[in-house]
Amino acid sequence: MNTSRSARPRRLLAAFCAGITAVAALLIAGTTAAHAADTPLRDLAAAHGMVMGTAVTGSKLTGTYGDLAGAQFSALTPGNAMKWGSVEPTQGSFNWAEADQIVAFAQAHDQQVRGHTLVWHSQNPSWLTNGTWTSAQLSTLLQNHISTEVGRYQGKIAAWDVVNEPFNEDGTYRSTLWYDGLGADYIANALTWARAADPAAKLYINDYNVEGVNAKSTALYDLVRSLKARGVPIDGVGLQAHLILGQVPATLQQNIQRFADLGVDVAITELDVRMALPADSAKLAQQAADYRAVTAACVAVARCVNLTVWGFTDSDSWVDSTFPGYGAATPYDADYAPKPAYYAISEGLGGGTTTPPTGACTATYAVSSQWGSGFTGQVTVSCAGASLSSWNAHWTFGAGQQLTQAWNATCTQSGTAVSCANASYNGSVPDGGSVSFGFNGTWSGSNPVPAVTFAS
Ligand code: 9MR
Repeated sequence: MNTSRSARPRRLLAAFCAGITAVAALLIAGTTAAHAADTPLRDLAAAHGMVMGTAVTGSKLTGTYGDLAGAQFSALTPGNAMKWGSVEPTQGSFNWAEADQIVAFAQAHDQQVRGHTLVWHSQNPSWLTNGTWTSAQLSTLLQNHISTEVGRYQGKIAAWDVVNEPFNEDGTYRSTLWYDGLGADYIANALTWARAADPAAKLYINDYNVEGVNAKSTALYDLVRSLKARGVPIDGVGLQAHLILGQVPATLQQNIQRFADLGVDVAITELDVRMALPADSAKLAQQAADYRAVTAACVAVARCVNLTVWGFTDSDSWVDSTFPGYGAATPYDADYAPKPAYYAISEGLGGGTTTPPTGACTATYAVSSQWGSGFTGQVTVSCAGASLSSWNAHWTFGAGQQLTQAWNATCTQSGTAVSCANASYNGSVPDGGSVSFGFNGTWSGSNPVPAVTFAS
């Protein structure tokens, strides 16, 4: 597979249609419904020769999470499933289940997979970190690990984060199992072994706090330059971009450009923008500006080929547990409603001004659970800068779904058309408030998410 901007064939129409069915947010501004289905981010990115990626958790790739992951993104990074501790928890005993599942999902949705990660100081199995190894043994272990994992997915991975987080903040090498045992050349060797196991995969070094021009990114720059000079296979650098609200480095684009000028690709590999909770409209607006700035910097440099968010919903982010009191870092809220940050990425990719106007109410449809032939769905009506005294939500079931029961609304289905009116007690949706109703239904074959429209 090829991650360069010019050479990736795309099935635009198929992806576009999938996107229409998967995002169901409708705005009413004043009296008229005003929101057409947005062009999926993956299609907007493709127009720039970029892929739009997200980190995913394999067990969640169903229902609304799966629909959005498939429709909006053209690249998936397993958040944890390909790390050494996940795939070889006991020496010689492998567990590929989640990694295989994510690769299969990606193939079914015409998506790239970004392999993450082969050589890291963290999330290694305890048998490895607790062992006592000679340098020769350590080298053999690493070579076997890379050959086994890269070999297993040979031809299915567009790019590997071969080496993750090798530097300290001051640009010196981080003291790790690998550096301490093997010296700095563990990096060149890892890249060489990865190339041998899958010659088509693009090989990256990935790190955080290397987004702007600073001591750490300069160390990475010098390393890439010297690896290239030595003929070591290196195709790209990953800038993780775990950012703090309002702190996009001013030199981001300049930094991306200097790596591109070295003759390597650049990927934004783990973008999120965390804020002190609770979120409010001012913070969400700043976050949107931050996402827009990162997107624009990548779009501006031809060799910036991948923009990946580290989780696309606030319900699936590492931030909340790692930084207590911080969160809301991703482009969708925990109920899968697109946040201003989502629209900012869309705009940054040239999707036009789709930011919801102030003074709007939105309806978001989500499949909250799904089994055999049944499912439970939820529609949330939210207002910001506007309010409703009554509502009537409509949608069309496009794949033969049948409503069987509803609560907190009065719903009827006639043919494929569903209409749900507020109950006596929840017609009023205040400015800043929201109302949800739920339903059960049956499905078979597929259960796509419909677009919801309002009638007054
Ligand atoms: O998202 C990952 C989270 O679920 C893990 O608990 C965590 C453990 O370190 O790793 C997270 O992903 C990291 C990624 O692999 C490398 N860059 C930093 C990411 C956030 O910690």
